[in-house]
Parts: sequence; structure tokens; C-alpha cells
Amino acid sequence: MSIRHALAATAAAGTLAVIAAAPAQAAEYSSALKVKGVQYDAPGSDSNRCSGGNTKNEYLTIKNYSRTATVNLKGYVVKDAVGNKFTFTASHKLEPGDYVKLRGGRGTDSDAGNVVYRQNCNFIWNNDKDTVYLLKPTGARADAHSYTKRADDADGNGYINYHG
Ligand SMILES: [Ca+2]
Ligand SMILES: [Ca+2]
Ligand SMILES: [Ca+2]
Repeated sequence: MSIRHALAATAAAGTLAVIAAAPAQAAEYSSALKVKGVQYDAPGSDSNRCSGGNTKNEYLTIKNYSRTATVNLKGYVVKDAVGNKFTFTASHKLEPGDYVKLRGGRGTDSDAGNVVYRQNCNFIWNNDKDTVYLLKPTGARADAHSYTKRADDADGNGYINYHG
């Protein structure tokens, strides 16, 4: 391989690395709904038992940041780095400033209580690192954030704030 070719290959690899890292790094999409924050590590020792476990305390908060538009969560999808996903199948309207906590475990969804359960007792957000995707019903991205416990959770409480 000539020097010229070697340099070209290095430059190409560098470009690819930047592109691959970009989507989940502070990207801003045109969307009323964004991820307010994630309690990716449920407080205490993790147990995915449906009875007595703590999956319910692992949650994602999705908030409507529009000042005027009410948005129905129906059809929105939440996904992690490896493709585990949850689809909001029921109508759940978020008025401007309103939010919902998407909790693990089983429970009764409540508009008034601002809560939807994944109806799955397994954890979804890795405690070391992961990526949170929020997708619109069309499949377009509404929001995306990558995190590592080390870099993004300075106080180590298992919660990361993204949008105020
Ligand atoms: Ca977790
Ligand atoms: Ca924990
Ligand atoms: Ca924190």
C-alpha cells in the first residue's frame, strides 16, 4: 500500500467514526416531545422480579416542550442502543408542559398520575452506558441521547437530566 492510500484510509475511518458518534450526542430534532431525563439505574440493588423487584423505579420522563400543541403519545416508540423497544399503544395526551414517566414493571397507566408502565419487569436502560431514542409514529427521531454513568452522572444517583 502506498503512503497516499494509507492516508486516505485513515481519513475515511476517522470520518466514519465521527458520523457514527454524532446522532446521539446532543442532537436536537424538531419535536415538541423530548426526553426530560432518565433514571437509568433504579435506586438500590436491582431485581427484575415482578413482585418485590425495583424495575418500576427505572424510568424515562418524556415532556411536551411546546407552548401551544397537545401531542398524543400513541404510536411513539422508545428504544435503547441494542433495539429493545416499547411502543405507546394507548392514547395518552400530553398538553403543553405536561409529562409522562415511562416506568418498568407492571401497573395501571394513568393520565392524571403521569405514568405509563412498560408491562415488562426486565430493566431496559443499562447501568453502565446506553442510548435513549424517542421516535415519532412516523419512525422519525424526536430525541436521542447516549450516556455513560462515568461521563454523564456526576453525582452518581442513577439519574441524568437532558432537558429542563
Ligand atoms: Ca438500569
Ligand atoms: Ca440499581
Ligand atoms: Ca445524576
